[in-house]
Amino acid sequence: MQVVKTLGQFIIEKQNDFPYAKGELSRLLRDIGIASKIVNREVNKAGLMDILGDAGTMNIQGESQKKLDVYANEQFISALKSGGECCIVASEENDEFVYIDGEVSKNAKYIVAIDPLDGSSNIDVNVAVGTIFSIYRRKTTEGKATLEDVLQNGTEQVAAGYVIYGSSTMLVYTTGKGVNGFTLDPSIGEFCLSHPEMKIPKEGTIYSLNEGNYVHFPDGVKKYLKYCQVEDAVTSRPYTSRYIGSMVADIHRNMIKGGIFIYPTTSSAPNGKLRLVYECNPMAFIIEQAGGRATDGYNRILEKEVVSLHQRSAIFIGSENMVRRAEDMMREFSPLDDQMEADSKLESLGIIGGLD
Ligand code: AHM
Ligand code: MG
Repeated sequence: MQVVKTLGQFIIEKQNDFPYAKGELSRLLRDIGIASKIVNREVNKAGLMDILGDAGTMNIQGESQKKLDVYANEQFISALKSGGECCIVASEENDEFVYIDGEVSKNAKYIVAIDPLDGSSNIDVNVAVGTIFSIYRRKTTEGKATLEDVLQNGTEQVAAGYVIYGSSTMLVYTTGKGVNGFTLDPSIGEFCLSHPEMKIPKEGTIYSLNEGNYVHFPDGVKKYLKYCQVEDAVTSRPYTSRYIGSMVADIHRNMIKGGIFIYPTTSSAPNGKLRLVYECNPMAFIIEQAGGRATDGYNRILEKEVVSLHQRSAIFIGSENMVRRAEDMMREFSPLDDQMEADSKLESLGIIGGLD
């Protein structure tokens, strides 16, 4: 008989990797796992909205229906509140971070940054969406945690993960000792270890970016794209283009098959579109832990200085060799000095606002 290992069992087993751990991080991960099962249940019912009632209307029990991203935000915050291990939740859904007050959280040491439902515009068309989370230890030692505790660089993450609500639901996470993936078995309501020690192939043949933005791309990205499309038997080119438009799903696929995901700066989004704290840092931590690479085209994502909660960044992430090749082209055709000069011109014209 095959023995299944649940997420809960696995987390407890792995607690011994941290000799002085008291189980707080384990409980925090468990809380996130529980909330994601609740969100999963609602995401699976998304197509029924038309018969059960749209967002903003009352459902059959007289409760008002919420947009799923709002619902997911509330579920994660509420699970983290009752779990008692987290003192601040910073969410892509909220302008400001949320303090978790109360008796149960008074000694809480952890900060959670979360994008509760990434790619939520895909829900209407039944395409995979995801949750992305990132965990930091608070830096300050007294009183209430502060913004300083939240604005930590990606290298300070103690854990990060994502949940993909796809043809099956998976939770993938790292605590800095490799990456493990768990598939939700709906018959028992548990995430079960299905992808132990995940590794992203060093080389891949899938490139993933929104080609509709081509005219707005930096020259380095345009050159890389052309490189991907040229015929060359030795390197299996032309590569395959795949873009779901749901970061978690695009990166998850590339992690398994090998590939690169790029969301560069564009002339219409000069700082990039994706958020450093909620999207880029956690995904970069996971991909690096799986043996891949994540940069903004020039520098490592995890080392970027975090100066504001909703700061944006370009991202080049995935199979190491593919990312390195794209970076080479960025250096050659879109040198950082030129980029910075263009940025400061736009800034002085008030077209872009610093780092955010
Ligand atoms: P969101 O946080 O508003 O959901 O946006 C993030 C999503 C990512 O999942 C995805 O990679 C990207 O936006 C797609 O953007 P675009 O439609 O510009 O290609
Ligand atoms: Mg998002």
